[in-house]
Amino acid sequence: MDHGEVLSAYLSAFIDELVKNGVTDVVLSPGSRSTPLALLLADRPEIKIFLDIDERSAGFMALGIAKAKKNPVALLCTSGTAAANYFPAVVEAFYSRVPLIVLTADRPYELQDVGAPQTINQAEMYGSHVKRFAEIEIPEHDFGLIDHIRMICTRFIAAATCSPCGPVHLNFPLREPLVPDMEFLSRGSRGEQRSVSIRSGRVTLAESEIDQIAETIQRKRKGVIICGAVDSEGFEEQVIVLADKLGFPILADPLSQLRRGSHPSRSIIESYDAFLRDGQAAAFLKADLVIRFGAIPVSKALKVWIEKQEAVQLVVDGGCGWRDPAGVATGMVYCDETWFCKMIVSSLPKPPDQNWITLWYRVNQEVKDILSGIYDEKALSEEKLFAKLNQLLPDQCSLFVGNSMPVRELDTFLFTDKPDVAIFANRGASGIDGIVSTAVGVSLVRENTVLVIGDLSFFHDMNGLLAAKQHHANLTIILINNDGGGIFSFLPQASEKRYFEALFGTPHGLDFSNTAHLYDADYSKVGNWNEFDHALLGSFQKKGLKIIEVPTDRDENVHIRKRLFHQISKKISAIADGQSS
Ligand SMILES: Cc1ncc(C[n+]2csc(CCOP(=O)(O)OP(=O)(O)O)c2C)c(N)n1
Repeated sequence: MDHGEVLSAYLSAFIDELVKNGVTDVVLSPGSRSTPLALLLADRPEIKIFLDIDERSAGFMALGIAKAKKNPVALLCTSGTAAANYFPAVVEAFYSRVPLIVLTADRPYELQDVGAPQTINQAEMYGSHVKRFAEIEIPEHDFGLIDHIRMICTRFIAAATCSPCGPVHLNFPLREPLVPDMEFLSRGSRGEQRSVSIRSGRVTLAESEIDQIAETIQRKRKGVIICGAVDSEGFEEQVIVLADKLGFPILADPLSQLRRGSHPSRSIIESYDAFLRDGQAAAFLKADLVIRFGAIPVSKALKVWIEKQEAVQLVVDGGCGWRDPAGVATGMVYCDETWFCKMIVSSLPKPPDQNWITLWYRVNQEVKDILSGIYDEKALSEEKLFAKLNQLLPDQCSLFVGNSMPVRELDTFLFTDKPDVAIFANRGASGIDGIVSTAVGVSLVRENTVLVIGDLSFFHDMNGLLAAKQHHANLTIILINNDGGGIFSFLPQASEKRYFEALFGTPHGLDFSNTAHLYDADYSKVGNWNEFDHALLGSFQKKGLKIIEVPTDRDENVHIRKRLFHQISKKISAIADGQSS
């Protein structure tokens, strides 16, 4: 047996296991050292290859596909800095619990640290941001370890997909010749075929423990349920059943997916970010129990409110993490979130006291009415743009929002409604990098994907547009151009007028029509709301990449939000007076 045959058999066995374990998508970047894996992957009809020249973009595109498909996606690149360019996406996948199978090619050990080109230390290069790392040793002369490589592949996919999901890294030091022996493989002489199947299930608790928790919950009258993004099938329906049974409000982060679709419940509260920042509201809505599910919500006002509650605070997490940045949890409950809701519901005889939920509902409705006043504004603004998305997004579409202000505007203005809109964002590490590429990944899986993104975040990941073009992504990008980082105008450094623009505002003056032209995107820059409506609705009728640029003003955004929050404060005062009289 020659080296080419052995290498081909080993790598092909590895790919067999990828396929057996349901990996159907691989994002691949060009390079030489990864040649055998690239050719063998391309030769599998079960696997769809997405090419992305830029590894940084490739990592994020894989993340987007994995998020949208809820399935692990593999990445493959060559050695050296190519592998280092995956780092931001690996970090995001780790913190947002998305399964990525990162395959990096490498030079063999005799070429390490001796000045060989494109050779860096790739061992454990993503550190603690992957769930597992392995160096894949490939024997040169026999098939003795072929079962082992199958087992490693299965084991790594299991690690990536067992809760909490996350990325894993397999590094393949490969010796030349790098072109696999396809003819040898076609003869079917591939060594042993043993493989291991994996089954995993939901984490549950003993009945006695559920009874104890149910008892604690039952003693409380003023409970609040808080939901971020939760990765547990059927959770949305079950948490609503729980809330209705308890008479507790659900403060639903946009990424909880609870605000959209057929969840007709008045327990869902969306405007908490706008009213919990008000001291009076925070006081009369003081809770004696907080049950938290999922990732940390976007809202800073909610974070501050959580910190101030002298309440029993339970964090339910099927991924057994420690999601408590404020350090106020009184109990971590490690079990599947959907199962938890079902079990608690079945152990609770208590009929709900409607006063508490009615108060939350009333405040929420009144605040929503004030926020809806934004529809009357004539000028283009980020706030009205998000309010209008409530009206314009079609059923079954996907909305990806950039970090910085877009995700915050969404939090303020995404109201509960029937049309089902799946909401996506990169909130694991909340970087402004890779957002275009992640949205491209989502758009390759889901129809009618809309990305709303700030100009700096857009600039940061313009390379992602090539992947959109090459893979014929149907993606509408709403590019909010306030010529710089709008978020900084809301932070204390905004008062440092002397340095503010140079260090934080960072205007760039780019003309993005040139970018659109470079990537053959359909482009329009809107001057009023009629043009915006027309461009957005029209974009759903067109195939390909569409960029709608909306010019806005950073200072004006600050004024609008201040004005709205002032009106909300006045309304809260009136409600508070009614409460105390
Ligand atoms: C990779 C990365 N670099 C820097 C930051 C810090 N940062 C947060 S928001 C922001 C400005 C983003 O501007 P833009 O995308 O235009 O959105 P806007 O603030 O105008 O809503 C920056 C630089 C970050 N979160 N991630």
